[in-house]
Formats: sequence, structure tokens, C-alpha cells
Amino acid sequence: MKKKSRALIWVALLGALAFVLSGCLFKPVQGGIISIGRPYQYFNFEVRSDYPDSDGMELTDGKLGDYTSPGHGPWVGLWKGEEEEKPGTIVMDLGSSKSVGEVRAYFLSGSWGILAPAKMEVYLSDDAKTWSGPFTYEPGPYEGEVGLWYTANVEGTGRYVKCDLTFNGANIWVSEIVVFQ
Ligand SMILES: [Ca+2]
Repeated sequence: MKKKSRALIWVALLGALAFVLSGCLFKPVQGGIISIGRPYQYFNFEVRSDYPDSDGMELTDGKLGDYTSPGHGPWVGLWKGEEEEKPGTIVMDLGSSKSVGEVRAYFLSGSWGILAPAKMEVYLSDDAKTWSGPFTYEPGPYEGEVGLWYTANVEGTGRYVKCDLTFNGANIWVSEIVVFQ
């Protein structure tokens, strides 16, 4: 009996947390956000030790960096990986196969000589081997110190969401990746 009520309390707490996180940070579109708290991995990136992804969850925690003082915001700084000519890649695991309608990512551009990516290409997969896509976003012209949302319109289903980010310089600074159903 005790175990059961303890489990119920945990379910209630987690439910409340999920509600607060999904409700107050972004305005959901379509079927809502399905990426908050989801794990992800970096490929062909070297995470900067001075701007680390400290808990390995900064890209799905709902917090955005402040582009006017980049040193103090929740930014993850990414150097080019070993294959310098290729994009850097982030692969998120949604936990199960889900329909995906949109993927957004928030980048720093213009501060400290850091430029947002030249483009973002999104792919979906159920096994992290065979990918559908790309669903591509290429930014228009921009100037000044800005935080930029890149938005790829996606149509498909998958458990894994892959973002290929083409460098526009030596660094990419990213603060959040949001997947909408
Ligand atoms: Ca974040």
C-alpha cells in the first residue's frame, strides 16, 4: 500500500513538472513540444570546455541564452569536429516513434565573432541508421548581435531526430532544440 501511494506521488510530481515545463516556456504549435528533457548526442562536434553542456541536457531544458551577453547565458559552444568539412550533428532520442511537424533550434550570431550555421538539415529515423529527409532551413540575411531561431518544417515520423548543422565559421553556439509534434 505504501509503495503504491509513493508511486502515485511521483507520478503526480512528474506530471506537474512536465506541465509547468511545457506550458510556460514556449507556446506550443500543432501537437505541442515533444523534446523537453529528451536526451541527445553530439557527432563531429567538440564541445567547448569553456562553454560546456554541463548536465548534458542544456539543449532540451527550455532555457534560452541571452545573446546580448553570451558569456552569461545557457549556451553550448561547439567547435568543428575531426571531419572539418562536414556538418556537426546532434541526434535526439524521442523515446518512441512519433509524428514530427517542426524542428526549431536557437543559435547565437554576431557576438564575439560567432556566426549561426549556414544551414540546418533535419532527418528522422526509427533505428538511427536509415534516415528520411533532409528537411532544410537556410537563414535569410541578418546582422548585428542576435539570437536566431532556425525552423525546419518536417513531415514524417521517427524516434530519432537528427540535425546536421553546417558551419559558418569555427564555432556554433546553440541554446535549445525544440521538436514539435
Ligand atoms: Ca537550453
